[in-house]
Amino acid sequence: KESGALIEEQLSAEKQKLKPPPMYKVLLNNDDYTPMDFVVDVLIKFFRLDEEKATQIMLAVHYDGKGVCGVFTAEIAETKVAQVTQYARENQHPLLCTMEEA
Ligand code: TYC
Repeated sequence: KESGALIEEQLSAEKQKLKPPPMYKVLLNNDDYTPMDFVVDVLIKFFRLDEEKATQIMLAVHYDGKGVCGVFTAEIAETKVAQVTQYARENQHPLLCTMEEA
């Protein structure tokens, strides 16, 4: 490979190392069926929130339609969405958990 191309490659690899990774918000969406207590449990279990913070977020979602549970790198955000969705379905609740770039 030409030396100019190697330098370009090295520079862009260095830039990647310095750049913070893209971050993703994990959101809960309101619905009419999932019990409030179940949503609070989800927030405690999967987002390591205390009961007070979990209740605040649950109520914000209930009144505003959506709310942020946390902000994570892509892989961690995807895992949270999958875990919450699986746990909700296992318990026959329609709870919708999504992610979007922060
Ligand atoms: N709206 C639901 C109820 O009144 C509670 C709820 C809150 C559901 C947050 C989903 O993401 C949610 N039981």
